Amino acid sequence: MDIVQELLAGSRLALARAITAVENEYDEAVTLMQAIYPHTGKAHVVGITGPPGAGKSTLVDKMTKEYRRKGKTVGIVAIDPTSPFYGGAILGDRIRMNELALDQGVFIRSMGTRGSLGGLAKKTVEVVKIMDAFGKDVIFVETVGVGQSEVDVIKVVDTTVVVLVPGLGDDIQAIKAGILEIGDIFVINKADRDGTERLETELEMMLDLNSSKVAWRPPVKRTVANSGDGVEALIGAIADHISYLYNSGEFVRHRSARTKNELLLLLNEQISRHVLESVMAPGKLDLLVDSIEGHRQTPYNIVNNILADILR
Ligand SMILES: Nc1nc2c(ncn2[C@@H]2O[C@H](COP(=O)(O)OP(=O)(O)OP(=O)(O)O)[C@@H](O)[C@H]2O)c(=O)[nH]1
Ligand SMILES: [Mg+2]
Repeated sequence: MDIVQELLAGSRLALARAITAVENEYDEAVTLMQAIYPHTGKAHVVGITGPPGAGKSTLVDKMTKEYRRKGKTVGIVAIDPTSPFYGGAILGDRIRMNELALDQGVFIRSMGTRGSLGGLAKKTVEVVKIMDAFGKDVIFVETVGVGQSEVDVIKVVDTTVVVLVPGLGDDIQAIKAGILEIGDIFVINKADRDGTERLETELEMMLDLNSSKVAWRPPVKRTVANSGDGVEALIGAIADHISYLYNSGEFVRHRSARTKNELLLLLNEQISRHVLESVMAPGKLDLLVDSIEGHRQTPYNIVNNILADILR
């Protein structure tokens, strides 16, 4: 049996191998993705984003246990924040999620951002699809909401949960940067701390201003992730969001926007790979830079020439 058949038959080993193939861009990855594609589209994909240390992993852990109690299977894709400041986070995640890892109904995979030149979003799409084809009912994608790559990643999910915490000083300032637009559900985690009330009031106000034109007004939920308080209500809100997507017809629109995004990601990735391979031949880039510095060429005609070469 080949890996695709094994994966579709429920082999966790095949699932792990398929993900590794995609992550490392093995030759068989494209064939594999092609074969599993018709089996995708059934999972509910939930993105969890928010500042470092907001309690995202703890929430995912608690929500996963709740889904398991309801008999649902869960996949977790944790995008490692590999900035030097948070490099240690992955170990914590691993240890905390160890207990889950023993559950056959849960599959956890961490993905590094290090060294993947913008290819992370594409790989995340693919890993999610593999878990989807495998038959996971719910798939969590955890990212630290700071950079563009996280915003790209969030485009691949059905429901985006933005996790905030009280007491980060000028709360709302931190929220402004586009995060209101991407959140379908807002969570104030660490609601056992001071400042919860204030953050909630400010958030509700901003959401009222922001969502007057849209049919779905993102709810704000309080949680204390380590005790599990509010987790059931959060899961309720996620279920409400998916019902809204279905009932409003938004689901179809949303999924086609996703498909479009995936297509563009794939295309972009292939194009830049071809282009970069041609430029990155040893010493080539330096020569090009020299010729620009020496006024023999401009960046514009270099780029034109490279593209003309590739398209030929
Ligand atoms: N007081 C309090 N602590 C919490 C709560 N939720 C999580 N924590 C703690 O906050 C710390 C960070 O939690 P994580 O779940 O690792 O946070 P994260 O957002 O996944 O962190 P990164 O992935 O590193 O960005 C841990 O020590 C948790 O135990 C909460 O509701 N209240
Ligand atoms: Mg985490």
